[in-house]
Amino acid sequence: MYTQAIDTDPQFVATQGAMRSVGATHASHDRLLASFDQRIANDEKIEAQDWMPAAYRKTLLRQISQHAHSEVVGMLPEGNWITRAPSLRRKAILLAKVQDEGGHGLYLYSAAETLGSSRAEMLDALLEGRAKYSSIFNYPTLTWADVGCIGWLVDGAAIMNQVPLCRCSYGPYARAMIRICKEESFHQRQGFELMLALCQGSEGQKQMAQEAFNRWWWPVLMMFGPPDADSVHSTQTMQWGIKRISNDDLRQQFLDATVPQAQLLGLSIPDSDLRYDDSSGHWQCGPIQWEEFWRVVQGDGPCNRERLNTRRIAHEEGAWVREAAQAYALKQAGQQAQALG
Ligand code: BYC
Repeated sequence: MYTQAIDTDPQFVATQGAMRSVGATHASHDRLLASFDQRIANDEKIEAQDWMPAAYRKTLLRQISQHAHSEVVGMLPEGNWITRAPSLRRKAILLAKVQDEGGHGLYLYSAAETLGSSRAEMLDALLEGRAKYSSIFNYPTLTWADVGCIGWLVDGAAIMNQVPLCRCSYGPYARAMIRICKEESFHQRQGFELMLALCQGSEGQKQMAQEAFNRWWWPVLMMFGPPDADSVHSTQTMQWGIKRISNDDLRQQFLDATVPQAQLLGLSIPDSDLRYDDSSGHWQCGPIQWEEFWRVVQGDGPCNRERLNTRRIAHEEGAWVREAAQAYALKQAGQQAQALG
């Protein structure tokens, strides 16, 4: 058995309403839990209508809603450059990419809604600072090269993390991830191609690429989350088949894939301790400044306040769109009811 917790979620309590004795309820709960654990062990998908332990529902809701918030807040750093893209081609690519991120947020909010929370509740949690989003989006985009670094490095890191999530035990999340990963690979490639153009350009362009790379390198390594020893959720989420690969293992995969790409671009990696370990066949980086990571996660990064303020303003200014959509839906439903007699 993976879980011993007593389930107190409303869905479970409701299904148990007909049971007469507490003993019968416990026996039934144990059976449900045993069947859930067996399905996880068999690598079956859990669907929205299936029984699940309250803690499984809660952790999924936490992770998926945070992931959705990351996609939507993640539109802001690159969005800053849409009006300043250096050519029509670059502008079209950037517009499409930022729009994709908005779409990812929508798939993920929909997946999270299947767990019983409304989109309005999730957005309130974000705007009131109760929900997290990825630390990486609290860094600024000072030059055009930052747009390249986000695509190449941030989307590259996101793919490493998200491909295993396509095998997540919760069906709606896994299916959303399959669609998202297809788009992320275009995002990563356009970022690398942008960096390649800069690195093959003038001295000024090469310098701009190097400076942006220096700023993004360490925050991207932090994006995979704390070291495994400090990861509070990993053990349980891995047992439940939500997370398939640990934070440190994903960080290592990213390092091994990205160092040769940086070398190909002719960029120097801002880590004097970086070395290739012949015995393990892996790149090893120097110590990561985890105090910086926790400071950013706790709301004190370079752009935390700016990002949340921008989202709050967008939410307030977008109220009329939500109201109009609701009024239209009501009108359509009324017309349909009338047509049916
Ligand atoms: N930033 O126990 P741990 C994108 C928190 S967007 C902030 O290891 P877990 C893109 C963690 O939440 C893609 N907080 O947690 C969009 C926990 O705190 P709580 C974003 C972080 O969940 C636009 C605490 O630290 N990807 O690609 O097992 C443009 C302890 O951590 C971070 C996802 O969201 C962080 N980086 O593992 C371009 C992927 N890391 O919740 C690109 C889905 C950790 O207890 N999420 N924390 O208060 C995941 O895979 C996992 O949630 C994580 C963390 C690997 C991020």
